Amino acid sequence: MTTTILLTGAAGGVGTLLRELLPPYGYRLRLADLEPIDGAGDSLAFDLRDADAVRDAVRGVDAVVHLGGISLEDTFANILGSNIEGTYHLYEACRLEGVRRVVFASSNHAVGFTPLGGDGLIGSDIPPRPDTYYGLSKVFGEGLASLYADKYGVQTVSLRIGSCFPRPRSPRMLSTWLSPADCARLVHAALTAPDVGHTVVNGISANTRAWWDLTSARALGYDPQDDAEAYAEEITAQYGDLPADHVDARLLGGFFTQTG
Ligand code: NAI
Ligand code: 15L
Repeated sequence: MTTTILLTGAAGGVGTLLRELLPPYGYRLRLADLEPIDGAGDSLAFDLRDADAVRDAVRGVDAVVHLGGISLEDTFANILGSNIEGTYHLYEACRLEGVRRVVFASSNHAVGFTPLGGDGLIGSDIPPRPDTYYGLSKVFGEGLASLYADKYGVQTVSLRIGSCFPRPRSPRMLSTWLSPADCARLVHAALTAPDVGHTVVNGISANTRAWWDLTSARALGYDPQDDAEAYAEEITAQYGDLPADHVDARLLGGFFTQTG
């Protein structure tokens, strides 16, 4: 049986990558974003702030991959509408329509003020330390996911994504990169692992310079195949080495800790 997935934020950077990479796993996608996506069969245009439209969009799907929302720092009012209320609408819609699995795109910025440079890798069980209103909205999303798993049986894997782009763009991303193919592997694992309740996992590739531990992601079946080290020479030639006192080397969220 084909599994139908609602992909919110389908027109964005990660959504555009996953539109190509998820169907080979056997998923049928229903795409959603603010504007219709040209040439896509099952494509819906609505604002996550519209609760009725969100409910119509989840009706009949087996699971949701929730990427939609503001992906950088913004005003609190904008974050409140698109990320906090929007994610609430999504979970309410899942509860009301009987959708039992969500993959939530959380972020490293939910824990962005976590210091780097301690002993060992950083797990996915650390306390929230948001670095922005944006990161705070991801803390809210993780909390909402926990509530809806415990109270209503809507199970979620929250992916604390590092940096998901076609290739690393900075020295920091040699540590935080999640390759597109590994992103698809991680989403597939998060959609198919049994009995996840609410599970938080770190989302990066098998990076030589990783700060994050992947134990909880691997427990879902995630087996990353890429390593940002393949780009180290060209990134270092372009930007030099990261000085130890640079914010990107001191705090997990890097420059996001200095916005606002
Ligand atoms: P993006 O900004 O490229 O895409 C987000 C999409 O959400 C856009 O197409 C936008 O139109 C849509 N959107 C925004 N507000 C909306 C609303 N009110 N209603 C409906 N749609 C709305 O972001 P990207 O990079 O693709 O990220 C996808 C998700 O993953 C985001 O939730 C982001 O916070 C998260 N994430 C991404 C990371 C990355 O490295 N790309 C890292 C960590 C988290
Ligand atoms: C994020 O959460 C952002 O959505 C993305 O654009 C990147 O800035 C990423 O984090 C990162 O930290 O590299």
